[in-house]
Amino acid sequence: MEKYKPQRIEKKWQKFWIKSKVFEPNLKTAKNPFYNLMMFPYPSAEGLHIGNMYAFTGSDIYGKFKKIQGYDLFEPMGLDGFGIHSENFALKIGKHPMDLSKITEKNFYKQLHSIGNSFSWSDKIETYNPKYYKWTQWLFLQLYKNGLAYQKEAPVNWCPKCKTVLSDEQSIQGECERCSSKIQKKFLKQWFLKITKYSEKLLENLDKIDWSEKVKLAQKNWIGKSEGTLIKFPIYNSSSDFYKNLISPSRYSSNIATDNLQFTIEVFTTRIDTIFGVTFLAISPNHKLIKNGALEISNEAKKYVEDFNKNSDDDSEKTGIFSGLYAINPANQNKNPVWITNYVLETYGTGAVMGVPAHDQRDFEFAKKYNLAIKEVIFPRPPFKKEVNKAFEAPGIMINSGEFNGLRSEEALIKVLKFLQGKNIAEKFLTYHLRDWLISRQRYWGTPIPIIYCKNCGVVPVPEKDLPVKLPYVKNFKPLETDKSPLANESKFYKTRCPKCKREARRETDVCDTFLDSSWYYLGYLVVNQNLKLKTKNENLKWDKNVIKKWLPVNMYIGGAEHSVLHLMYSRFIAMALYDFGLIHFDEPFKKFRAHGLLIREGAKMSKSKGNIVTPDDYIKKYGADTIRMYLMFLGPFDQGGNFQDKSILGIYRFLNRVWQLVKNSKFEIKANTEIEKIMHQTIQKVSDDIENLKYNTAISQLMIYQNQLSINNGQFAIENIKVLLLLLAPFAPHICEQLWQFLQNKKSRSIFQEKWPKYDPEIIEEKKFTLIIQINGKVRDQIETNLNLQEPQIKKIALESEKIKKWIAGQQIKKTIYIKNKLINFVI
Ligand code: ANZ
Ligand code: ZN
Repeated sequence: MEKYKPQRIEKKWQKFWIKSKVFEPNLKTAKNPFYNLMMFPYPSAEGLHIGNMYAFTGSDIYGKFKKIQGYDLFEPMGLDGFGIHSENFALKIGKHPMDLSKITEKNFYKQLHSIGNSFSWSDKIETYNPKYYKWTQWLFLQLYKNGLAYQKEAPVNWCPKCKTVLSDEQSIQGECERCSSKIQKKFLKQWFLKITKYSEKLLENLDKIDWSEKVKLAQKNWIGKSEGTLIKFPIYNSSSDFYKNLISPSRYSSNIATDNLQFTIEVFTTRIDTIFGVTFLAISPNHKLIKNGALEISNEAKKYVEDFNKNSDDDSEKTGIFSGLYAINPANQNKNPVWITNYVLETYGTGAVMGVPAHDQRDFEFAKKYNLAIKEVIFPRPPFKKEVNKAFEAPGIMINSGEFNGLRSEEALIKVLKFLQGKNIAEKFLTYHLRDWLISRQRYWGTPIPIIYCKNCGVVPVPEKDLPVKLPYVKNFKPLETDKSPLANESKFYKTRCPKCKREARRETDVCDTFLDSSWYYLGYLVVNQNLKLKTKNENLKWDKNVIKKWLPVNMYIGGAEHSVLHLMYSRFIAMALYDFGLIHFDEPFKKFRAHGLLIREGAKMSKSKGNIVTPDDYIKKYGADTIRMYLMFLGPFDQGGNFQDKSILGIYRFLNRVWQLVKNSKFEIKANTEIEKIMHQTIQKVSDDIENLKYNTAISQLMIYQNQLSINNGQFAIENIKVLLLLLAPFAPHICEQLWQFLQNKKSRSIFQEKWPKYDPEIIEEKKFTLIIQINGKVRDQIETNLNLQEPQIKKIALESEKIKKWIAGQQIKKTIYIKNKLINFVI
């Protein structure tokens, strides 16, 4: 008998699928579209990582399941090859990123072919391909035109190792997301995208999308909506007129309208109930009143501000300096020193904080360090307790707070607000932690920002007809020590003419964050290659609205949870913007998103430094892609990840061998066997439900049970029984199932993926039950739930096992048994 040799069949079927276009829907005419998206990989030259294969297989099984269910499956693939990650790798091995991309591309696509996924190969895209990034630039221009892309001088995150700025999302607790270097602060003019315009919508819409809960939660926390109060604190210093007119600070009456004062500093607080506990005011060194010179601060304080902006030292230690100014607490007219400190963020709330050291830990630490007063205004209420050397942050009972004493602090929150609102010095305020998205990168390997600077006309966007602004092949692509991109040294690139006045002008030389490339790639699959087929081609970047309508939003998206607040948030923002521009019909790009788990290796995370990264190639060569696919999915629930261990692969390989033999050996009896029918229907139900819920490991277990039952029956079953096994197994092990399917047809037939997913009959699965009444000498002594249609001996056994019945009979002889089927049994003793 012919043996199972995956190496002999896998390539053959991969070619067959491509040639017969089984997995390439006609994007224009498909009737029953299903867009199954998986996160496209960064191609490093080491090739496809087993972790990629893990994610892609899990996504592909779902896609193939939909395909056999009759959908027109669209499962595209491409490469996210622009960006620091790819460039760093090129730098490391001393190759030019543009040359390297050609090599990695070839290798990656070869590997991607070998895993047996249903990719629609004619629609593949690469983000570094000019035909792709022409659209990224177009997208930037749409954002610019609509006021969502703007330039701003701002303190930014600078990675000294990557030699570029990073977005807030790429700064993980003060460290670079990629290289973990300590992030420095720089003051630079950069391009930002106004994602904050959508803060509320990004939050609200989370309720209407079907996404993994942990990703939704991460987004919610990142957006960080905070409801609180704005309050104005009047400020004075020794030289201001206001101060001179004051005899003593206590003469300052709260009836003086604060508008009449020279200055007020507005603070944002979520704990207005603690206002009587304020002992200082803390403001950011870049507070607008300092920047514009309005506040007359001491020379020492000026020096502190200067140093703060010059130094890129870390902010982990709180530092600060007294400004020379005082603020008056509008609630009790107390005079409080104003401090300038690095722990107040310029960009959150108002950039100023009322310091309540007794009830805010950060303020507490600061007060301890600089010997500032600490005044308790909330008394702990059980179960909360005050801990030594800590601020008491929980709610409690109001003390030292004038007329509010004795109230619960939760209640005081509302009352104090009302009181201050009445005096016109406070108002309710909503703020968000989400910051605008900084997209400028001072690197070479990225999409050039399509902007021109002209001495006459200022900032001029590149006209759409001139796209793409091509990234030139330059010798010196290494990041510079300055805060400029290497393109700033390439006069051939940056020297240009102003599109408006035609005079000499200069191109923007920074490139876009690679997350801009990937923020729209799900659209790219439908647009980039389609556009090349349009008559209007490169003219004005047209897309086929019907294709977009047909396929989007994406039906199912699967990827890593590490992109929760990066890619997944940016893509949502871009979709919302395009929707508002009237360019697309949806404002959420991914109807359903599921995060997969992490694949580890023998208990440890796979990483280059540990040298334990696995590439699938050798395993595929040895066992075939089908075995590796199933092995990976059998490791555990897909959303939990798994532990890759070489030794257990063989078990799956043997299973596929048994399936092979089963098909090749069986002489099929025409008549169905009821025992097998039942397991078959149970298997259809279980596998269908499990795939729908991405519980691939338990689906595989069930398939094993079913195969085992068939093997035990040694060929004594109907051909339908084995066909069902192949159909259910096909999403997991596509090649072997295609091979065996074709073998069973006896003639060349269409692909197994063009067949129908089997249906189960609930009647057959359901074990029908009834309540058996057990009598002794005609009196009911027990009732038991049991299966219908059992024979008398089985029922008798069940009845006699009842503890109650045992007691009644207790060693006596049963003289007679009366049995009424599916109803009762009566023992005469
Ligand atoms: C006084 C206070 C007393 C505060 C107290 C807390 C507890 P969330 O919830 O994250 O919005 N804050 C306001 N602006 C800030 C800035 N620019 N930089 C650093 N901290 C700032 O946090 C709101 C709280 O963070 C505000 O409420 C303020 O401190 C601080 F017992 O005001 B709170
Ligand atoms: Zn000009």
